[in-house]
Amino acid sequence: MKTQLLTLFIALCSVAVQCQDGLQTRAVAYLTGSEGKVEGNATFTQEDCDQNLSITAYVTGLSPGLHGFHIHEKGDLTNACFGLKNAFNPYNVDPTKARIFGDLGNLEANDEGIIDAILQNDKINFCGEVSIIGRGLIVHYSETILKNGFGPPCSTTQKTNCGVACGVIGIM
Ligand SMILES: [Cu+2]
Repeated sequence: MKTQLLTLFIALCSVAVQCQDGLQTRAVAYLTGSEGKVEGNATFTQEDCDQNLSITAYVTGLSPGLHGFHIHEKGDLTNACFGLKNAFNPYNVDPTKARIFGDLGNLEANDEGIIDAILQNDKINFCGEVSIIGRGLIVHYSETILKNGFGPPCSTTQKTNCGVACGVIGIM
C-alpha cells in the first residue's frame, strides 16, 4: 500500500513539474517598418495563466505623438503588415463600446520618435485558445480611438493607418 501511494505521489509530482515546465512565460516580437525607418521590439512576460501579462516596448523612427498598439489576428508577414488582418477580437466585442482583446491602447513616441514603454494587461494571455503566440503585433501610423479601437483591418484594400511597423509574437 505504501509503495502504491509513493508511486502515485511521484506520478502526481511528475505531472505538476511538467505543467510548470511547459508553461510559456516569455515571448518577443521584432518590429520593422516597410520603409526600414521604424524598428523595435516588444517583450511579453506572463508568470502564470491567471496573472497579468507585462509588455515592454521599444520602438524608434516614429513620428512624435500617439500610435495605436495592437495585436492583430494573423502572423503572416509575407505582404508587409497587410497579412495581419483585423485586430484580435476573439470574443467579438463591439469596439464602439469596449476595448477589445487585442487593443493595447496608444503609446506615445517622444520628440525623438521613440516609444519606450512598459504596460500591464489583464486581457491578453499565453494560455488556451486565445493565446497571442504567433499573432501579429502592429504599431499604427497614428492614434486609434476606442470607437475605432478595432484598428484598421490591415489588408491590401484597407491601407489607411495600417501598420507603420509590425512583427510576429514568437516564443523565447
Ligand atoms: Cu491595429
